[in-house]
Amino acid sequence: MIHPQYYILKQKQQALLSEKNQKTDFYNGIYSRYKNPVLTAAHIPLEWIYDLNPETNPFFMERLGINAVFNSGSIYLNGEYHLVARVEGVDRKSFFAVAESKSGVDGFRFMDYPVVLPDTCKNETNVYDMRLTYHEDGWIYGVFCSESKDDSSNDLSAAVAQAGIVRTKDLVTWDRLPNLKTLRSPQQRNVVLHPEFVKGQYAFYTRPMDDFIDTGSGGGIGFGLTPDITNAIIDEELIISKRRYHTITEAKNGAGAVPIKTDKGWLHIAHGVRNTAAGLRYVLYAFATDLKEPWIVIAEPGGYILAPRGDEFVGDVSNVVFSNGAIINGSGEVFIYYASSDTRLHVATTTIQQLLDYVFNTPADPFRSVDCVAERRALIENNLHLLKQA
Ligand code: M1P
Repeated sequence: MIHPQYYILKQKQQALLSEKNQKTDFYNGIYSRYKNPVLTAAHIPLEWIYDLNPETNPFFMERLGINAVFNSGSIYLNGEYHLVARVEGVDRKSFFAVAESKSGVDGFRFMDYPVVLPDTCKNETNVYDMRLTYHEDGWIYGVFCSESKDDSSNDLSAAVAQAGIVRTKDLVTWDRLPNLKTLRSPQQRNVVLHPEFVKGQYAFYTRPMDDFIDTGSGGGIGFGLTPDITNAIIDEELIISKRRYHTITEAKNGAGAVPIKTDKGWLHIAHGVRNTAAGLRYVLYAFATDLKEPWIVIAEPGGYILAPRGDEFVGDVSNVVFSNGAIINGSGEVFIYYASSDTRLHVATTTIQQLLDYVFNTPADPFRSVDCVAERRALIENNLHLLKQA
């Protein structure tokens, strides 16, 4: 016998899962935003939360509650949009779960079970933020943050972040490889595997850090090569997208989605963090790197491409947008999956052409107010001239 409350909640959840998503009236010419998040805690199957047996759960209480569903890796596979979401229990531990949709903007449903990662790191306490790379070697790799307690410190919250690596062919069975070793950086988070070999080696975007939260001397998004993914060791990390004073990346930055290959270069969507009186503010920014030498930035617009708006401002960690996945479908449409305030997952849709226009034709950051005013005055002057002629 199944508790009757299950059927009531199930019906409510079916209505949520079947709801069609709609574009909002937000406009910036770069991408569209959507009314509903694509994944939330309310999308988690009830069987993952409740004991359905009325004898052992007479009040139909949550037994294993879910706190949030957010930062998702993404991949287009067999004609469907797949997300590997960060699911966080009420106990603060995260795990990965795969959700699939035919449209990419609504109808995401989780597979029956969450992902089982081989338990090869006995000190690992938490895992999160998987980036999915369809590599030219034929494997789908998942690179994620593997977090362990820092036993060398007296501070109870001190932790060590490393890049864990798994690979799969079907998003169901996952092999675990040894964690990435970066010889010159004690900690790593936001590590992304490049989809192609570079100089015959596996190429990673890294984020060198001295500490778990503060990047310290880590100057930005790094790039490093390793010949062997089954024992990935990176010696030199070249900083390719630097943190800069009084910009959106002043406090830290990190690679986000796996770079998108275009005729004009690799498109990157990353996050930048600055400090404010109200705490850290996370926004997304974009840049392009050279096709053959993906460690060379060839265009980087000033400022952010996407920042929190409306309800997105509030959550477990407010004033945050974060992306670790984007999908390009067969029609050149781009689906940028981004989480808001470490609580829920949204999508923004655009096209390769729009992103290229944005990245190559948006002015770079002039770094000084006086130059920003000059830049804006030139735009206004041109426009007033055009308007007079119209
Ligand atoms: O809380 C905001 C984000 O913080 C971390 O990102 P970063 O390492 O750049 O500070 C990550 O833990 C991420 O999961 C989280 O969304």
